[in-house]
Amino acid sequence: MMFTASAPSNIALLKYWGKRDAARQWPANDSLSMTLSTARTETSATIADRAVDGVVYAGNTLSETSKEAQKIARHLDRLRAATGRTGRLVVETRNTFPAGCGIASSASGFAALTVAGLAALLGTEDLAAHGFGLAEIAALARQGSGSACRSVTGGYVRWDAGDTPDTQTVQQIADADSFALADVIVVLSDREKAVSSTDAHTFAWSSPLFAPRLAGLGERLKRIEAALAAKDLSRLGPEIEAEALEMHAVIMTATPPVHYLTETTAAFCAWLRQRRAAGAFEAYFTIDAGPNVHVLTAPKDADLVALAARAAFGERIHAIIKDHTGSGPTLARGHERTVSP
Ligand code: 2P0
Repeated sequence: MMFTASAPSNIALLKYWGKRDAARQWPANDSLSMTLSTARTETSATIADRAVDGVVYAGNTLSETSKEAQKIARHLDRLRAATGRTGRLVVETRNTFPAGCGIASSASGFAALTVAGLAALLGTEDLAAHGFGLAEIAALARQGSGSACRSVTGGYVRWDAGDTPDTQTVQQIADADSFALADVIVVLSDREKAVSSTDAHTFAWSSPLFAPRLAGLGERLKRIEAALAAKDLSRLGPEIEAEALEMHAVIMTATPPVHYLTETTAAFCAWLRQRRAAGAFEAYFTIDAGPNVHVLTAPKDADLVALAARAAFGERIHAIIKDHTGSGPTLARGHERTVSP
């Protein structure tokens, strides 16, 4: 029996950067994200009579010795341990956004793999009946990739670090309809990053800016939550820009230093601020561990922002993905599409 999950990616407004315990995926700080809708991963999983798990990515069968297939197999081992089931799986996965366009897919990927894998191992889509509610699914997804735990509930999501690795929690603080925002994802590079975020996370502690960052994050989280509760983009925007730049300041001042931002990233952020100051539109940037820019704006302004960006940056823009606030994963028997990406 095949089960198919479709899970959204998410964009962090307050970033997860640095881990207190990498083996247990315990983050250095609480983080908060907006669930996306268009950028998602669709994953089918089926029990198969095989000695090893099989992985098909974007229509191509991966070698079982490849790094990607091994990472997926390790996650399926976690799901087998959690369910007590032993079956091997064939997993077929694809992203709804163009592959290799520089948009991180680990959040949507591990959320979808967790949901589809649990369903296939348990033989049912009623995961909650077997003790896998949202909290348990998020805890498992986090083991695959930290940010994946924020792709499970939909809407605006806070991942609390807790006092111990076992007291981490994930909760939806507002649903997708409560404050709809557009995320105009401006893809400036399709190159794979030279240093993975998993590696760069470990360098964070060596930055002289990391301790002051951690000291100030509690207050920033309160300000971001207050802006979301007030549905106030003018208060939210400056917070998320400072937050993204602060994370990159930590990344660039760590030992070894890592530069994810490019000259075009910097030029784009300066351009966006200049157009905003000129009254062209109200839009604010945030940036993940890469060179691409997420522009948050009111849904009514998304086309205007995308057109203006294209006009100003032309060929320097590889692709633009228009996304918006979305809800959590879907799960169905078989392989029919349950969402329209
Ligand atoms: C985030 N990022 O909060 C931050 C902001 C990137 C920048 O979480 O090692 O791929 O798999 O737990 O989740 C990227 O790190 O790292 C990330 P792992 P992950 O979204």
